[in-house]
Amino acid sequence: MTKPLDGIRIIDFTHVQAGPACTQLLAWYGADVIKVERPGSGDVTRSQLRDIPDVDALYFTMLNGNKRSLTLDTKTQEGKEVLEKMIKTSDVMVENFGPGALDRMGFSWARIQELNPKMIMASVKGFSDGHSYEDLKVYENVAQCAGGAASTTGFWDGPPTVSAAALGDSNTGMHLAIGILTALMQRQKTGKGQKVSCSMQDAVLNLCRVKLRDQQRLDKIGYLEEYPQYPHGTFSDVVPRGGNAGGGGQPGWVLKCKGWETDPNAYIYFTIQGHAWQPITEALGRPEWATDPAYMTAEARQDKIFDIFAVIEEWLKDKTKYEAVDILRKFDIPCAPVLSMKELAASPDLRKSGSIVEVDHKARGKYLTIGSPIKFSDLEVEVKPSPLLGEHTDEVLTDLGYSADDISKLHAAKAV
Ligand code: CAO
Repeated sequence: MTKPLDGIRIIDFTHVQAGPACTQLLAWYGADVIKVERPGSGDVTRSQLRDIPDVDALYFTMLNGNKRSLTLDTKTQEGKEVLEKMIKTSDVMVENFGPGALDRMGFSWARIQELNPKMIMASVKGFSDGHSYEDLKVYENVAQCAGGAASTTGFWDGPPTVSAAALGDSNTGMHLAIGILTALMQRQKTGKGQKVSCSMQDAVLNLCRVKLRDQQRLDKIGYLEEYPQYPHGTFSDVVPRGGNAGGGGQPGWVLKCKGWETDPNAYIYFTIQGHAWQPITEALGRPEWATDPAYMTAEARQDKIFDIFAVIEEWLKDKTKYEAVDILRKFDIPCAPVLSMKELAASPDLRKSGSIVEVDHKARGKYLTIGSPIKFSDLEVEVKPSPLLGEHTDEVLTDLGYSADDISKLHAAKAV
C-alpha cells in the first residue's frame, strides 16, 4: 500500500526528543527518514536511562521507529561531501542542534539553498531567531518555564511546576511537522523550498493561550471567576496557579475515590457543566439542589464550589474510580478516572486503537511504544522498531551512488 509521504526523503539531523518526535511522525506516514548520527555514539538517548546494558535505551527506541540510521562524521571533509550529496537528493532536512551548530559545520541556510533550492530546512530551537535568548540551549523544562506553562501550573501555595507532558519537546516537534507539511504543499505550487522554524518557547506558549486570555481578563477586571482563589482568596496582577481547576469556564476538580489512602491514582476528574447541573444533582441523590436558588446557577454555586466537591467526594467514598465513572457516564457528566501509566500500558482500548503498540527490536526484543495518535480512514500506520546505530549506513551510501570501494574508503577514513 502506498503511503501519503512515500517518495519524500528526509535528512534527520535530530537528537534527544523534540526533533526525533517530529521525524518519527513523518516516517510513520511514509517518508524515508534517514537519521544521521555521529559514528560510535549516535544520538545521546541511545545510552541515556538504559534498562538493559549495551542495548539502545527506550528513550531512543520510542522516538526513532520507522527510520534508517546512517553514521556520518560531518566534521570530516569526506563526511561533509556525503552530506552535500544527501542535501542535493533530499526533500527535507530537520535539525535541533544548539544555536549555530549547523553554521559552524558549514551548512548555513544560504549554503543549503545553493545546494538544493527545493530543500525544506526545518529547525527546532529554544527561542525564535532574533529573540534576546536566541543563543541559549534549551531542554524540556527550560521551555516550560519560558513559555508560561510553569508559572501557571501547580498549586497557589507551591512553586512554579512543570508538567510531565512534553510540552517543550514532543509538542514542538508536532508543530514543526505541521510546518514541514505546509512547506511541502507550498513547494508543490512554487517549486521552491524554504526554512521552517519552531521555537520551544512559542510551542509551549501556543498551548498556554488560555492563560494569556486570563492575563488580559485579570488586567481588566482584577479577578478570574473560575479560579479557586475566587471569591474567597485574593488575586495579584499575574495569572495565579489554579491547582486542578478547569480552565474553560466549567468548574472541575480531581476528587478522591475509594482506596485513595493507598492508591495514588484512586481519583476521578469531575466537571460541573452548567447545563448538566440537574443530572448531577440526580446522580448525587441531591435533587433539591436543582431547584434551590442557592445552587441553581453557576454564579450561585461559585462561592461554595469546594463544599459541593466535598459532597461529591462523600458520594465517591464507597466507589472505585471505575465504578464512579460508570455511574456518572449515564448522566452525561464529563469525567474520567485518573489513569496510571501501568493502567494505560495494559489498556485493551489503546491496544485496539493502535495508540499503544508492541514492536520487536533486534537487540531488545519486544517493547511498548506509542502508535499514531492521528487516525485515518484510508491509511494504516505500521509502527516499526528503531534502527541500530549505523544499521543502514552502507545501504544509504549505495543509494547515493557510492561504490563498494568508495564505501570502504569512507569507513577507513572514519567518516561513517
Ligand atoms: N558529526 C559530527 N559532529 C556532529 C554530528 C555528526 N554527525 N552531529 C552533531 N555534531 C556536533 C555539532 O556539530 C555540534 O558541534 P559544535 O557545538 O562543536 O558546533 C555538536 O555536535 C552538537 O551540539 P549541540 O549544541 O546540539 O549539543 P548539546 O548536547 O550541547 O546540546 C541541546 C543539546 C538539546 C541542549 C541543544 O542541541 C539544543 O539546545 N537544541 C535546540 C533545542 C532543542 O531541540 N532542545 C530539545 C532537545 S529535546 O529535550
